Amino acid sequence: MGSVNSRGSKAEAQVVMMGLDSAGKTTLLYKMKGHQVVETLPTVGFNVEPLEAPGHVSLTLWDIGGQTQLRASWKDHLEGTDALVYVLDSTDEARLPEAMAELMEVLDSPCMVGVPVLVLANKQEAPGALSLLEIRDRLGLEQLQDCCWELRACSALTGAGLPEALQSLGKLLKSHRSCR
Ligand code: G3D
Repeated sequence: MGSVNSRGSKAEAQVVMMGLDSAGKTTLLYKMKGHQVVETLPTVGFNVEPLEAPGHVSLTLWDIGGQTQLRASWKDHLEGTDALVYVLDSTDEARLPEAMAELMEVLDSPCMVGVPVLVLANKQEAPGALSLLEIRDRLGLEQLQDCCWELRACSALTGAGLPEALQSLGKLLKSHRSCR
């Protein structure tokens, strides 16, 4: 994967999206692309799509399969990544500790030094979804203090929060670029 390049006023970035299986990554990817109805199958390997984020940032978004047997290969996708989008299922309280442990594993990679992270608390419209505050408390995200991160709520199903998430991503990428 490449890194952020400036071509005139246009920036290009490689963004990797990860999270446990069923967090909603594939649904998010295609909703962000503007698809109305999304039917997904478990991702074997990855899906990849170009996207535009606010601030003239062109993204190549990699949606990496999150099933247990695929997680060992997550680190193979990190080289040259400019940002990580980490997707959580806000209705899956039982697996939040596992989700956080996997995130910490990813952040341990030397490729992730200084790479900004956008954590998306997905499925917010679902009954019983944990609020952003509850998720923040349970995750102990202050462990991420060494890297630049943001936590945002969204629903890939309704699209709520996705413009704001893309905005945050654009902002994180810009701050990352200015640090390079
Ligand atoms: P993944 O790519 O992270 O493995 P998917 O996850 O995108 O395949 O989604 C897994 C399931 O979660 C799908 O349901 C999908 O419709 C659902 N989902 C994704 N995002 C949301 C959301 O924001 N809200 C709700 N309520 N559901 C969501 P199925 O039933 O096909 O398994």
